[in-house]
Amino acid sequence: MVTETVQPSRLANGEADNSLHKERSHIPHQDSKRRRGNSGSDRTVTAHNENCTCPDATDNVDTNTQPGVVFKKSRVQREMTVQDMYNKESFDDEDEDDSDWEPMQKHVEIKKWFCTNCTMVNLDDIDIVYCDTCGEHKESGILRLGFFASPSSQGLTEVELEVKDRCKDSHSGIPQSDSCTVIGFDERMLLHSEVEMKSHPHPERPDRLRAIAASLATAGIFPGRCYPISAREITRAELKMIHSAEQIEAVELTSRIYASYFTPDTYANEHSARAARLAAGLCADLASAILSGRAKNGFALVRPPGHHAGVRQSMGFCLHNNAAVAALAAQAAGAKKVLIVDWDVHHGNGTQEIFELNKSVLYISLHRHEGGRFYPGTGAANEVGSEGAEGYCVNVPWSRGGVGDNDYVFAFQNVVLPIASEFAPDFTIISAGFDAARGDPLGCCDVTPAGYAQMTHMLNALSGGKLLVILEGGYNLRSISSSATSVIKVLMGENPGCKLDHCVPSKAGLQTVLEVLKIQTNFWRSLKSNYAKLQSQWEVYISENKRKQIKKVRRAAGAPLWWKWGRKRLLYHILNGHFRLKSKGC
Ligand code: X5A
Ligand code: ZN
Repeated sequence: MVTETVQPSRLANGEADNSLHKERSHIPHQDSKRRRGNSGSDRTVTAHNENCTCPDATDNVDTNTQPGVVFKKSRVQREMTVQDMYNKESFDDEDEDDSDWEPMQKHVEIKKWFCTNCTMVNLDDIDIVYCDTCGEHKESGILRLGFFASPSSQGLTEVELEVKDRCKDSHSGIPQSDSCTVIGFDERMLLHSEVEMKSHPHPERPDRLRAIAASLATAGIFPGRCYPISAREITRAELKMIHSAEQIEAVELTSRIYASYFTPDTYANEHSARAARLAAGLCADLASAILSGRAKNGFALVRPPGHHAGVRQSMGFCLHNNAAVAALAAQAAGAKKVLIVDWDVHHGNGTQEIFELNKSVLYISLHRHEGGRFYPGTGAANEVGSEGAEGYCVNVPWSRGGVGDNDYVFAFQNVVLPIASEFAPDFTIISAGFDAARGDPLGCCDVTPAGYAQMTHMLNALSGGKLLVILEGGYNLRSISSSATSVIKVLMGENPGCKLDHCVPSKAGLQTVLEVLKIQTNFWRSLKSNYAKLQSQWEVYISENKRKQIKKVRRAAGAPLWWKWGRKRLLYHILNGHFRLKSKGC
């Protein structure tokens, strides 16, 4: 365990994501100058050196329980217990006048720990064994057992052991068919990590892949029911089809530098360039394996992610654009038209830029946008592609966080599937970030594993099931593990649990979908009828709502509880056609 002055830490709201590097610029050291013999007011319980930047002070720190938790500390500090220091302090202070003691200015250094599951900071108190943010146990078993590990204990309970055995027994380890779901993974991608931890762990961390891999192993899916594919580094020639020579060289160069940054939040170490080439290589080979029929479909369990990496720049935790590489590999293997659906909570500005002028690759992204205030700020509904490729870029920009299964499935039913079916792709790629998942510290949305399963199922109907799912973002280990597992189960042919048939979007979600339809009807004829229908339903909803609002205003102040339910039910009725529309006599 290490000591550190506690700073209020977040990452749990909408703005958090944009402020990541501001946050990270906080120096993890308090001003440690002691004002001895002056006021005597500065009582620290740790013995600070004037200069606390000993460069090798990070070695020999116990990181067993929290990998990567390393702070610069003086050796003196490390060898003393808090009790020792306190005793020393009171001894030193013996001849001092304590009359002007100001307890509020005490620089108390408190031990803390970072949650394995969500990276949030917690006080190191014997009574605090659960993460204050996500409830995960301090000694989480998620890296060993995946999301099957109980969040509230360190080991496996009997029930969990039973689940594990049942999963393993139900299929005997070796994949049945030679054309099955293939997983792309290589442990060398775990070596890409931030060298020096800033105020708290970087969300894009090796444990993301560890947790998903552990979940798949515990469920007997991989190894077990899915094949691996051998990893290969992408070639320079393949990268040249996507990125500028300068971009490729900039990534290459990092392998000779101990620690480097493309942007304040996009780190590299000596292993990053190879990890990025392996990620891209795995995606390319999965794409051609699926296209040639050697694999039924695939899941690229890769990092670093790729969709923010554009022609000329690495950014947003991304080095090379994996989905773009895969799209070109699919075309090289014979696919004429490739669809990329990007459900990462962030807009894939890199992928959009790469294919902006390209009619053979249709890019559809659903993301938080908030008028450009959400990272990376691009992806408004009116960004549709250019120079003859108008309509081959489709953006569904949510106006707020909190969107969930119903909003996504509603957008799939009314925008994604109609356009995708009209496009009729030969190959489909999902840029599958799981940062719109419930519990994600950056995304703050509400998509559940069932929602991801449903979306995968819907896309599976396109391009004869030739589907490649590529991991992008997603930062809550439990959320990304359960989401990825349910996506892979659908790839393996399982039915996606509950049907979200007539789903009712949030008001904001419906508004976004209407905005997108208004723009994209100019390019996709299959949207026309649906747009007209939704628009009239929306008008009925609005006018009904206005009438009720007037009634509501007349009523006494506090609206009763049933009011909220009533409104939701009205929208439900309208969207399911239970409502008599004025225009048609249905
Ligand atoms: C891949 C991904 C997020 C970047 C956020 C930067 N990137 N603040 O999710
Ligand atoms: Zn993301």
